[in-house]
Amino acid sequence: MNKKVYFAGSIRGGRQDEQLYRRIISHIKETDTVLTEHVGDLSLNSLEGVDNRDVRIYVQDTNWLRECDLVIAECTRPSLGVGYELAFAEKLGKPCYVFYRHSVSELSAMIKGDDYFQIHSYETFEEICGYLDEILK
Ligand code: 6K6
Repeated sequence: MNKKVYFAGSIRGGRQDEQLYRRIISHIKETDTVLTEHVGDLSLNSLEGVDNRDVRIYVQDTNWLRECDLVIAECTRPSLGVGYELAFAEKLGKPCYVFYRHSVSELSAMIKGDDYFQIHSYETFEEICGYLDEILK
């Protein structure tokens, strides 16, 4: 089924995993719609130089969170924005799937300790794709 996926990943928290985000987004797009493709590609930023840029980002992203069917968050790189999005999505009752690479970082207790979130530790791209296929089938 074509689901609307809100993919969350670090932007100002650090772009070390940009390539990984891009690959995950491409994989999801084989079967479903990703509302937040820019997370994997900063060049898609259409708000560069616009007044009130951060307000517009906030309004757009919270509207997409209301619109989405589910949230997939890659949380290996700690990000205030991703943590906020997860809490916002939980309030809306959206299914939230959290992924992180335990070999790189430990997940915040505020995410790991909240049993609302469906959390998966993984290591390889193939492994996360297996989880995503199961979630999106
Ligand atoms: C960057 C790339 C393309 O456009 C931009 C402009 N900035 C943002 N645009 C859209 N969403 C953003 C932007 N900055 C943060 N976010 C949202 O917060 C994304 O949905 C990410 O999941 C999350 C990242 O938060 P930080 O705190 O790491 O920036």
